[in-house]
Amino acid sequence: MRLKDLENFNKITIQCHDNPDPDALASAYGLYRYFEQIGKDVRIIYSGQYRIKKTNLLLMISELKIPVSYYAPDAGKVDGLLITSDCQYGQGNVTRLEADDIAIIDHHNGTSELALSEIHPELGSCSTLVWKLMLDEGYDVLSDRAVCTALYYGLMTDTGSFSELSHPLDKDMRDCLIINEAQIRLFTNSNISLEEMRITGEALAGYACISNYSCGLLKADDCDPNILGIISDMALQVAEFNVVVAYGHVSGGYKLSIRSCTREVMADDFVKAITDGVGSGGGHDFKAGGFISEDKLGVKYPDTSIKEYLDMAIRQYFESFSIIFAAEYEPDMSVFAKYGKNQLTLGYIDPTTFLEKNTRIKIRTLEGDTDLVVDGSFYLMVGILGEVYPMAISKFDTSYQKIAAPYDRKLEYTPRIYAEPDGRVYDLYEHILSCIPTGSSYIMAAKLDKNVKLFTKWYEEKYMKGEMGDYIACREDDLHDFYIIRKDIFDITYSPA
Ligand SMILES: [Mn+2]
Repeated sequence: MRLKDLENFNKITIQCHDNPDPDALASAYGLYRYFEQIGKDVRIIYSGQYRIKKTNLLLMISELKIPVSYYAPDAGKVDGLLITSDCQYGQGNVTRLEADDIAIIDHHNGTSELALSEIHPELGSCSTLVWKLMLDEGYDVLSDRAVCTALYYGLMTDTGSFSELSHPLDKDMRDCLIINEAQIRLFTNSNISLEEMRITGEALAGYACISNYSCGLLKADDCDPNILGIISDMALQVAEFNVVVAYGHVSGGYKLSIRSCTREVMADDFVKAITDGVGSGGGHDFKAGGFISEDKLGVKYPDTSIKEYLDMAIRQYFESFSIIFAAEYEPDMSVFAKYGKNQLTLGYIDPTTFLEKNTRIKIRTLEGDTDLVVDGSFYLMVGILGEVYPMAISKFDTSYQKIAAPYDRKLEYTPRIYAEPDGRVYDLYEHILSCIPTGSSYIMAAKLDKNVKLFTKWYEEKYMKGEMGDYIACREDDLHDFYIIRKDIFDITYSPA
């Protein structure tokens, strides 16, 4: 669905979830401004039992002039189109109001039968989604300072001050909005209420420790998700904890905030594993966030409390992998077989064709951000699934051949380069050229029969994750240069030699 599809309606009501948070208000406000500027009769409401009383929200509303009003649950039918923003019509966290037509714009898990719905759980905030929808219609978001500031604050509070960001679009929005920093400072410093201070204290005092794994588990009373981030940040500073999970009940399930300070556990990985099948999660190496659905938990693990479930899932996670240090690894090579690369067209980019030498760049892809300095020594390879990685030109020259065919693979997210110092953004798609493997280099590979975390000989700070069925491989001419190749990529890319 596009915003254009909603332009047939003249009366539009945007509804935040009950007990609105900054993301609900910000996303509603973005939509409000969009529809207001094209002459619609538009308003923002919220319903439920309680009126807004948190200081940061009241400041946000008054400083940014967000025209939100309270709508009593029994106030009757809504005329025209009702859009639920940062929530889904019919779900438990939003009062169900009768309306002529209904649309949903949200980033929580769930699916809707409604034709007018746009739901993106991969995004860190609904603000990001609204920002993207406005850009798609050509709306000049950057000229609207109050909306920029609102959207930024919405994303910030939904992602533990940006620490639990994982999608590149969230990072794009954070990096490009022009905001009023004084206002953000003002909201941030009115963030915790006395009640939330009490919740934080009780969560810390009631800690549990998952023995053998230095993992702290902290349960908070119902609270704003960003309080969980404060709790997990504090608990990670305890010497006995290397990994921390803070969790609390929200509408429909439990929010999790994850912290790790050990290289053997990447928070992003960890949260994906412990929410697998019952929710979702994502983030970075050291910080991540997640959600566990009450319904899914009840179906898969009936009669199991959230605490029992987490205790079990965390132990399972720690017992599910072994660790390999490639530099010292001496595997039984008889289980390895020789493979050559298929003649698939890949992409490559020579960054020196559009960037000065010594430019510092950040490459943004679905897999994350990578910092590099353009020095003429490497190309950027674009793999078959759109993954981007640097490759030394010397290695490229021995393994690949440039071809004239245009690059035409469709990519889910077009990788971008952010160049310093001027912050210019380059969409990489137009710079991608084509190449094919020369077929003269071979690898030795074996299928993994268990999950591993592999520290390569090049980079011992961070592991490559391999799951059962993926491949562990090394170059034929260097039996210590081990790395992991994902099963789906391996199957398309390699054939037995
Ligand atoms: Mn949200």
